Amino acid sequence: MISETLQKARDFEAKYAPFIPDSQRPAFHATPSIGWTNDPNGFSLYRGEYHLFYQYHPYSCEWGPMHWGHVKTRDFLHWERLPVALAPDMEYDKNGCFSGSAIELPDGRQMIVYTGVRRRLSPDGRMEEVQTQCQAIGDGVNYDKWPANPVLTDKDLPAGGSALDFRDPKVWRDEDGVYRMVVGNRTPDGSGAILLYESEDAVNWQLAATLDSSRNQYGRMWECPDFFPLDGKQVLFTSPQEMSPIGLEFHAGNGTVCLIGSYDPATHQFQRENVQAIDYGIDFYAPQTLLTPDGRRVMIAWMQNWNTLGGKPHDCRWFGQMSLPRELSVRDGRLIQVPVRELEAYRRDKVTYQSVLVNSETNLHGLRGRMVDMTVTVRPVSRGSYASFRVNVARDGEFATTIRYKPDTSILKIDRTRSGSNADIVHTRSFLVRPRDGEIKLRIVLDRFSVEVFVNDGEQAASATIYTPQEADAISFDAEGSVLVDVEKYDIVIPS
Ligand code: DQQ
Repeated sequence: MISETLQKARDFEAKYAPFIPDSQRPAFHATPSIGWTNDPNGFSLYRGEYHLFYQYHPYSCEWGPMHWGHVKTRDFLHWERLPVALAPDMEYDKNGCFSGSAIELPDGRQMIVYTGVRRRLSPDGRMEEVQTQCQAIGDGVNYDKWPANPVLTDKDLPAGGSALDFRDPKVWRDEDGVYRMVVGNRTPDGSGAILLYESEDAVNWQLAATLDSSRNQYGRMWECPDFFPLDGKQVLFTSPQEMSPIGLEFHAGNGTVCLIGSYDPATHQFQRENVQAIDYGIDFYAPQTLLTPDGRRVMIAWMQNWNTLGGKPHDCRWFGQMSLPRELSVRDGRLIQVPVRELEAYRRDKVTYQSVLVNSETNLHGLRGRMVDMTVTVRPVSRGSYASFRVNVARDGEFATTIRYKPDTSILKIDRTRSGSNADIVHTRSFLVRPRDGEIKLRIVLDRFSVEVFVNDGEQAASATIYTPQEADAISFDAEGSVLVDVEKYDIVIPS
């Protein structure tokens, strides 16, 4: 049934989204039709196409009562717009349809699982949000909320679990035919935990286990979980709020954490072996994954962060974009992420250079652009021949976004201080990388308003949004000392 609230949102986007020219959006990253987006939701395969829903407030570029926007794609790069899927129109979700996920049911329908939010006045006079898990069933365009919603409430929590911080269900179906979902929750110590629920019929859910919890070590509330096997290991993703930095591994604020370990499905015991950040850049949060028919685990995230909203461009008609979907694997106990291979089909105008000596500012013919896939490999001319190396992108006389590497510390720094924002927000991040035989390889993907850096074939990724004028499109190198540089650069051309 299409409620008045949903129809109003659909009418609004149908009327006003066409006023936003494609040239004012990224060419191949997903954006909201109009207004605001945050988390990706329901990233899943349905009837042979990949669907992506997103936290959505069409009416302004600010977070507001959460709807679910909707796009779909066959190649992770062309995003076809679909009408708004969910609106906050029921008693149990009247203050927001928060994040969640989707799967195809055996009978060919699509099931959405999401968090319904309603506000209430607490006994001591504070406004608080009650969060429950809800379902909706649809055909890929229209969705009916389940009559028996909510399907999980405070009654389904473990002892001491918070009914106010209980959100972001990620659902899947295992080979044993059982539906399972993970949900973020808060424990009595105030920090986060990930709960596992099971269901035989995708309607009646039972708590199976608490898979892991922060114990105030990796941030507080654990939002937006995902849980999947990968390369013989089990991976648990979460996006913690209120993190404290741990060396250069995590940063303060809203972060992302990947816990890699082992899992015993019989006892639901998850054993952590390694903990790392998912993305080491500035703008990345709430990632979610799907499994492709050819067995790839593909991740997408909100390429933004709650702590950097002050950098929003003035007069924007849309705000918030998704990361490039990334193929995941585990190598040596660490998460590896590379752009989806579909991107390679859109590479044009190859430019290559071998062993170029860089010892001062260097501009090479053919290196420019704002929709680019470029790999730069850097090695010293001789041992200790350089103190730092820089790649500058999105550059003109005024602007530049810089990726700097210092071999003595193995620290890579992404710096968008001069990338069009004069807001007092985070503009740099530094992280440790692992050079191989003194060499470092940087794959840099640009799409008008973003930079995504993949280090050493995906050992680390760092993402940042940049709202520089598109005319700032030069690419240059610079070194303190002498380095040898190989370059392979393509323009990305996405036919409409
Ligand atoms: N955003 C959603 C929540 C989620 C948070 C609300 C994470 O469901 O926990 O818009 O960004």
